[in-house]
Amino acid sequence: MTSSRRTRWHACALAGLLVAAAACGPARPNTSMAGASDAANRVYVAPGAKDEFYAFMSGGFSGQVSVYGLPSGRLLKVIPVFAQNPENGYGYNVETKALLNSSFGNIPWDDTHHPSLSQTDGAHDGRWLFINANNTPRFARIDLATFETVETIEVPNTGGNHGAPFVTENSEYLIGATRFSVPIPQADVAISDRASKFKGTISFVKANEAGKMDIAFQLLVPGIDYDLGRPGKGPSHGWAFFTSYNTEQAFTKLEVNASKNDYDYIAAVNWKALEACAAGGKARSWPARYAHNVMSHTTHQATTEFKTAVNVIDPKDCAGSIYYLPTPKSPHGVDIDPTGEYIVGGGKLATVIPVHSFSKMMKAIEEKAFEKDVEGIPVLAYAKVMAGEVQNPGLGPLHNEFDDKGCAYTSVFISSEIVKWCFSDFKVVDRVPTYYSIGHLMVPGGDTKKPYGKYVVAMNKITKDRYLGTGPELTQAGQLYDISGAKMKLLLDFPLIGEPHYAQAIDANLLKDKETKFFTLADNAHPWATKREQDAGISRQGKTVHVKMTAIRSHFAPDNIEGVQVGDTVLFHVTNLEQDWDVPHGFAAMGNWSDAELLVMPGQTRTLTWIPKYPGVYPFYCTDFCSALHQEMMGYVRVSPAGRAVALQANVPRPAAAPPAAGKR
Ligand SMILES: [Cu+2]
Repeated sequence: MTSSRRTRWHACALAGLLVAAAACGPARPNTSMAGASDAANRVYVAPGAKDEFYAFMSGGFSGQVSVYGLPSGRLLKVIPVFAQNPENGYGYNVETKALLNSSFGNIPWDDTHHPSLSQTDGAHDGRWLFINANNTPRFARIDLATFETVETIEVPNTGGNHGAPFVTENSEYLIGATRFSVPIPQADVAISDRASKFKGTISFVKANEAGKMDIAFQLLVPGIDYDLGRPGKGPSHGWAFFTSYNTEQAFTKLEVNASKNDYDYIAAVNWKALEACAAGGKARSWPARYAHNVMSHTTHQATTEFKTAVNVIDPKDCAGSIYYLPTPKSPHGVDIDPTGEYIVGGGKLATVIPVHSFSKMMKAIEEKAFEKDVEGIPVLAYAKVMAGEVQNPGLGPLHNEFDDKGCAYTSVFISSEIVKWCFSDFKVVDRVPTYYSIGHLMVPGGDTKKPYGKYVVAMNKITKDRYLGTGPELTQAGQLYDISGAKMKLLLDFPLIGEPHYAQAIDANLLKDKETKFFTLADNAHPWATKREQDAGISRQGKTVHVKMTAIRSHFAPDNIEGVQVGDTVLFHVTNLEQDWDVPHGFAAMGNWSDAELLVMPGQTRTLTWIPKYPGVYPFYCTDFCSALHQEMMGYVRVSPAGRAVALQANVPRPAAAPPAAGKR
């Protein structure tokens, strides 16, 4: 560390630990400081060549997931998850809308934070990506064959779903904890009664079968706030670990009032014990209302089932299911190393990185080395579970990921850097600045038993002076570092769709040959699918007009529609007849105030709801450039005043009459 850098640290510390700003990063970007001399070569992916990794970045308050290639940093796709997406009609069209259903109604937005790839035996298996909705607690499953959201489930008895979802070693469960304690079950109580009336939960959601997410059980926990978590692996498989903060149980001005205690806790939860307790009848069924939404790849429609009860386990009824490990000081992240032995806290306000030992924890439990208890939950003695403390980690250590050589990479927010240290002696061996104020970081496979150990990506909160200005809001950004050698080397800055909160990356070899290239038309079981042009048509049910429409290069059938009246609702059910990769068709109709466009994949059916306001003749057209005659792919719908006698008709092409059989002339 240079002396000027050290001086700046002290200035930041004096300015207040809690106030982080770009001013606390390096004064000016210095690309030579950490950059590799061959950086351009290392990240250059030649035209036509492919990236090594798919990186799935959370969209934060965009509600989505974005997919980037690494090492190039090229944006490949945005996957809509918890927010409507006009680009492809997700959450607007009839078929996908149900994926946003909840007990509060249809919610058009949420905040996605922690992508989590499915695992088998502690390593990525390329089946699914999961992500949380932070605001109205939900989990989503994204199918990695289609890169589409296929399932969502609401998590009841939870207030803020930040500490989620994290996948257990064989994708048995997604685990999640309540960030904000709340009355459980919800009730009208005074906020000042927080300490006595609020509780938390830790949820275990079955994840290992597509379409069958379900809340297996929830553990009722004391009403402090819980943050990030990780399941154990290897020897610690069967356990889950969550940080906690606000053991003060403050309910106003938390920035001061929740930062008083020297120690908060990492909660160690034995989910195998909880499974046994649930099987032994120790769970109680509590009334709860939550939605489970599933997309079918045959009907191409999402459906909702509302559930009415959830299994809740009180730790008093399940001895040995939870312990607290004292951890300094408002820890943010907790991460488990690839061996499963080390439980690494993110001290946030601490002067060290605390590392607990799983084997010592088990011994302390056996010896009942308890300091005290919190509402009956034993608090283990800090000295008995501590494996080591990493000294001089920088200001504000948050999160850790791991390489394949026994070392950890810690993101440090206030001093804006990545710190590398190793388990052999818990000593810092390298540090590089990030521009600026890193939150999460990600090593491909860095939370698994088998990290790739080649790159680390910093997800930064502030990009002042790194990019061309774009008004009051600047781009969000990532930085890619080479970690293959002893020293980290900065390779690339790349802008990201905000907020890139956390990311996970998977080896492209696990996905590239399993893509769904199109949906088989013959398998399309959508009730309004049209598989041949001559089966297209129009029908009226009261004030609702159904148009069965096909799209194929380069026309719609029908393309002239009459007999619609003001006061009608028109449902355009558009089936894309193409059976070829990368030939979607779009559909949009003028004056469409209640819906977005449709983007219909080959073999798929999607429905746009169109409610005409005024008489006239309105064009519709294909929005996705599909062929040389894409401009010609359009049609008209005539709208008449209510009550005018215009026959309902659509110009559906009929097949040419078959030639008469011989002998019948
Ligand atoms: Cu088209």
